[in-house]
Amino acid sequence: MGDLLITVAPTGAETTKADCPQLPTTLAELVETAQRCEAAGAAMVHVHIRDDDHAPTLEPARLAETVAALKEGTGLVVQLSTGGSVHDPLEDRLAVLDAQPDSCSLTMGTTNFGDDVFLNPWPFVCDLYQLSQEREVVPEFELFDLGQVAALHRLLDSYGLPYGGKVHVDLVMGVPGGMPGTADALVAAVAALPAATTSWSATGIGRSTLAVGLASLSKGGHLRVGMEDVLTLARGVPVQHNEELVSRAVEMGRLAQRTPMTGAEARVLLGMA
Ligand code: KMH
Ligand code: ZN
Repeated sequence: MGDLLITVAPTGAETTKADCPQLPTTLAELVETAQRCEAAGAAMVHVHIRDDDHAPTLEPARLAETVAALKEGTGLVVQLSTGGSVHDPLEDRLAVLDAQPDSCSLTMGTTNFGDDVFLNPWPFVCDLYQLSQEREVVPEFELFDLGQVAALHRLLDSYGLPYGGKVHVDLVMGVPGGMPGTADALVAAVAALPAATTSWSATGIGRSTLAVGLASLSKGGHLRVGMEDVLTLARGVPVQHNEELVSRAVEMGRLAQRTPMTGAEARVLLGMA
């Protein structure tokens, strides 16, 4: 029986195919990646899709086709990003739920994002949350900053529990503009989480990936890894396939005496079964 949820975020919206040809951007590449990551130990996939030119898109038919293909081809929990890219309009991000994913990301506030702004105004957060309850999609609350922990308290106080009754949080750490990818920041964020939180994971962007992953395991948390968040295994060693990051997460978990969950076990953890 597994006790470690490993989420893979294979693509993201920021890296270009030209800069990183091994980034999975086509549907075939995404399904192949998801299958290999599942075999390596992942239980959930956090999905951003690309168009025929490999540019980020939230095109509804393509999202629906992607969800269907991943559900058909894997046993992974399929989570669609509602964050999209920093350029996506809020209406398009709400429409992501039309694709009927198992789960959706839900970021708890606006964040400086490198040189850009990742917009999540409070009314949008509330609309998206209520829509997820209506559509029976389990949200993963993405927290980029400590203030967003307070926003999560406010959201749950105002609108109650998510569909399925479980509260799963992902700490996204080390984004320039958000909380740093350090053990100290992780401990502070975890200490402040609402009592209703039933599970949490963490991911560290770029160089912070190992510090955050190890800190998360030390505090009993789960792991998110993938090329959305980090493109190297070590200085000068590019990731060739997301599977390598999942395998490394499995190995880190093994040292912490944790066993990867299957997709079916993750569904129980997240209130989908
Ligand atoms: N691409 C970022 C602007 C999410 O997936 O919900 C937002 C992001 C968060 O990746
Ligand atoms: Zn994302």
